[in-house]
Amino acid sequence: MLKKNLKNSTFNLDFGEFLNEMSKFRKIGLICHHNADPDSLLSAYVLRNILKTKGIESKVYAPSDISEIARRAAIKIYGKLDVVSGIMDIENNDALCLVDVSTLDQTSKELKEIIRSKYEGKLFIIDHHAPHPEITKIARYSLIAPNACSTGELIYLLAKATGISLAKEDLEAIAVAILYDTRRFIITDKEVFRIMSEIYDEVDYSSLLNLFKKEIKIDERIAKLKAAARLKLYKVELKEPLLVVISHVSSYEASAARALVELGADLAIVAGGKKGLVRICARCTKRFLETTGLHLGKDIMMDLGREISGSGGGHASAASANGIGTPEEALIKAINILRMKMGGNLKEIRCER
Ligand SMILES: [Mn+2]
Repeated sequence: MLKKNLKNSTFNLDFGEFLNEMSKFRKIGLICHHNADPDSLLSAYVLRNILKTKGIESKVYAPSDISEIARRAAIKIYGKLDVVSGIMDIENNDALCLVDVSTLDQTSKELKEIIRSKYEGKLFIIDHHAPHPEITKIARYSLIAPNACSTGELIYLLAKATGISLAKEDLEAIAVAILYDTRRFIITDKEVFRIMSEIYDEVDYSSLLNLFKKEIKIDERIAKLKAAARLKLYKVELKEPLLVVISHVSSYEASAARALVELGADLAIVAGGKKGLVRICARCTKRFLETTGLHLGKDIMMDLGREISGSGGGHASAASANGIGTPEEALIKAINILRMKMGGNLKEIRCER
């Protein structure tokens, strides 16, 4: 159990003093960072509700845009997007609070000037990034915990330490902020799990997780399925046997190549294009890289680019080439390059249709 004093032991922050200082103002504008993510936007939503219990009027501002996922999350949890896009009438606020923002450059050029000229000593910060001296210098009070995994946690602890109970929506907003910033618990710590276990029974966890599933457009799904239906499969006997597949689509080559690797290929090369222009994308597994010692960009796609009178390159496990010709011709050339470079026999495995 967390100690029930106002000074939080984990982050050594004085939440009570933060709220006391804020209570000296009547209207406070809550500022998200540019392309606001769920941690910034939803933390600001919850902070708005916390301030409301203290009789403080506040609005959430997204000075330069909101990310797609933050938008979806806010609508799913709260039923509407209750945010000022831009900074209209921002100067009506008696004070401002930066939420998940570590430098003024993350707001907007215009707002940066307004903050500097009008809000010195009336600026609050709640954040988990290393603070920039430019803002801490002009801030009235800041709650900054660079070792916290998300701003959402700090908002939760603020409510808890000051005895404010949060509604279900607010707890769900905290959960999504944490899920987003920890990349679904990849970058995490004990405090994150402690908070999640405290709120777990109050939130609809599996439906919140669904927010992170990316909707794939139907055209892209068709391209992936066609790539699978058209693939040619080869096996290479090296110190570990490898599976190589080639295929073609008219668009979404990269996504199709990734899908084929997910299906089980060690290397997938997918060609696409029209009107005599061809584009080839390749993706491979770590096993392919370790077994062959090849670099897809430097060893395969650069050569292929030259062969198709264009250019190619990329990373070790994700690369592409553009040039002239048909997908079929380009794939034959790709297989020839592979035969030369992989040392080992590329044997086709016939697929019955
Ligand atoms: Mn964050």
